[in-house]
Amino acid sequence: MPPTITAFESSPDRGRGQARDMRVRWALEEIGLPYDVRLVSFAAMKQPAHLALHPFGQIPTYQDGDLALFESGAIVLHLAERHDGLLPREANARARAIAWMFAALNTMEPPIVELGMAMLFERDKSWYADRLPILQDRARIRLGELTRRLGKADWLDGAFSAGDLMTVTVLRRLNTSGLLKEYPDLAAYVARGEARPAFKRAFDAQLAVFRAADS
Ligand code: GTB
Repeated sequence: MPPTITAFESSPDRGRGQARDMRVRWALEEIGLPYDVRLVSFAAMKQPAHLALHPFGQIPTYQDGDLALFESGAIVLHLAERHDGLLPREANARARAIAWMFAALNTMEPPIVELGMAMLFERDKSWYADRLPILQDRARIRLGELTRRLGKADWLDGAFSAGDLMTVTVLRRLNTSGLLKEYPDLAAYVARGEARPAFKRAFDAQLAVFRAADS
């Protein structure tokens, strides 16, 4: 039996690969592991059956035999550790790639998500115009640091790894903010990630969910 992941039955981004099942799909495609997808509604995510899999009532989840996992980072790390293609074999390079995964989730993602959430949910607030530049500048600090480290390299530390996969998915959340345009090397880095055949397969699969629901 292939592993089963969960994804939104109806994603608010209309299938543009912003929901976090995209990371897991992309990782599965990179390692060439077939998988099933169980679509869940917002209501079903808060029901006991789903809460038994995911304590916070969210997607994605991952089930493979006796193993049930939640948290996109933990799922991608699990896949990367057990299959070739997402982590270097050499121990130190492997540890550094895992550090980039954590950096993506723990250092890059918080200011980027905070900015995205404000742009989505706080536009009508009286303080939005004052808060927006503050959030943009917080994101810019991390983007500046990241682009300095990346330089003109293709990937963050040698060959493409799960660290790049995670970082690209996090940077893609800036799509609607326009901020990435200020960092052409990061924009090119994201484009390189999106050009990978495995990314395209994953993206098309989750877009197909939206198209099927819309038809
Ligand atoms: N830390 C967890 C992880 O990495 O797995 C976070 C999981 C998470 O935030 N899941 C979201 C969820 O299930 C979907 S990805 N939300 C429902 C809920 O909490 O009730 C976040 C997301 C959703 C939609 C868009 N979008 O449409 O643009 C982007 C990101």
